Amino acid sequence: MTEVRTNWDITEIEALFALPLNDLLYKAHTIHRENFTPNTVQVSTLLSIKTGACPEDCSYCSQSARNDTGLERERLLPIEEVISAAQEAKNNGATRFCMGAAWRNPTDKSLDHVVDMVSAVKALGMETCVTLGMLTEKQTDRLKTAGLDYYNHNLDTSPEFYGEVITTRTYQDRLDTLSYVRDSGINVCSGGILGLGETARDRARLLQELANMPKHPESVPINELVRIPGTPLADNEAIDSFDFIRTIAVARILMPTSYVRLSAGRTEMSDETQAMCFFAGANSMFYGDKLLTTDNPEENADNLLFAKLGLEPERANTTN
Ligand code: SAM
Ligand code: DTB
Ligand code: SF4
Repeated sequence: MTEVRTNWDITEIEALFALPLNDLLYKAHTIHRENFTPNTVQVSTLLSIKTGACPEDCSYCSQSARNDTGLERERLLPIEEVISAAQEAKNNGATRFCMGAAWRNPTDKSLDHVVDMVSAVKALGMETCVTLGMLTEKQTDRLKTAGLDYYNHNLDTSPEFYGEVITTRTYQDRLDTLSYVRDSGINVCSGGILGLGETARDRARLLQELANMPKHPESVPINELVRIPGTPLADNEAIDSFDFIRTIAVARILMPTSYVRLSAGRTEMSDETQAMCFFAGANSMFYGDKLLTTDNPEENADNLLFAKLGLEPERANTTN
């Protein structure tokens, strides 16, 4: 087992980014093998349980009411629809079902419904994850009692660049929610987005924030911006694939025992880029042809990629 540190200095992180690519990949892959079964990838399937009309102004998002993206607003899905989507995801080999809602934060009443969904999905024998925006301490306790396994809440970018991307909630708000989630005993899923217009230093600072939390998030999603027409970031330049791969590798080195998730953006990535991300230490991804509101690769394409690379989905480790 590699030493797990929470005191990374920014200069150390920038030095990792600056390594020759092969040195960085070698180091990341070595650490990966010390801590995980190689060639195994954890797969989760996403479902948007409440879509659109979000009051937040996240400039990357299709679901913000401020962005004219043509997205149809939907009410909270009925529980039967959620259960059948989860059952289908399970039949297709996913071990975790992640439910996302376009809320600034859930009301206590809407949380009642989510609690029921969590219990029902757990009863299928799947791990559960939800992403609902900001939470209070009390709400995290309710979700823990319902049996929630993971809560996703991303830092998105560095504290310095954050204000350029979102103005309706602060970085500290996000850190507070994450600490309530941590304290309640729910596993933390937190990462960010690359391609927002951030600098290389911002990427290093995002990873530093994640890696210097008192305990590392168990799951670290690294998203490539999905450029959505109608959002202020629609015409952003695509991030260089090697910069993306390097970020995965540095995340693996800084957080050696965390699952690093190759998240949004895979439809724009070549098989070769994804293969290098897996070599660099990514060991988790979204499976299923839809993320929340945008496309993910078709299951057939991912099965073929897994076969070409000799990768296998991680088996369920829930006991019920
Ligand atoms: N509304 C909740 C919140 O933001 O806390 C939960 C859902 S939100 C869609 C979950 C995460 O998806 C965001 O924090 C962001 O990191 C990611 N995301 C949203 N839109 C994206 C996009 N266009 N490209 C890449 N990642 C995106
Ligand atoms: C995360 O980091 N990425 C997922 C999940 N957590 C909730 C969401 C990606 C959303 C991509 C844009 C969309 O489909 O709307
Ligand atoms: Fe709302 Fe979440 Fe989209 Fe931000 S990322 S606009 S909070 S759904």
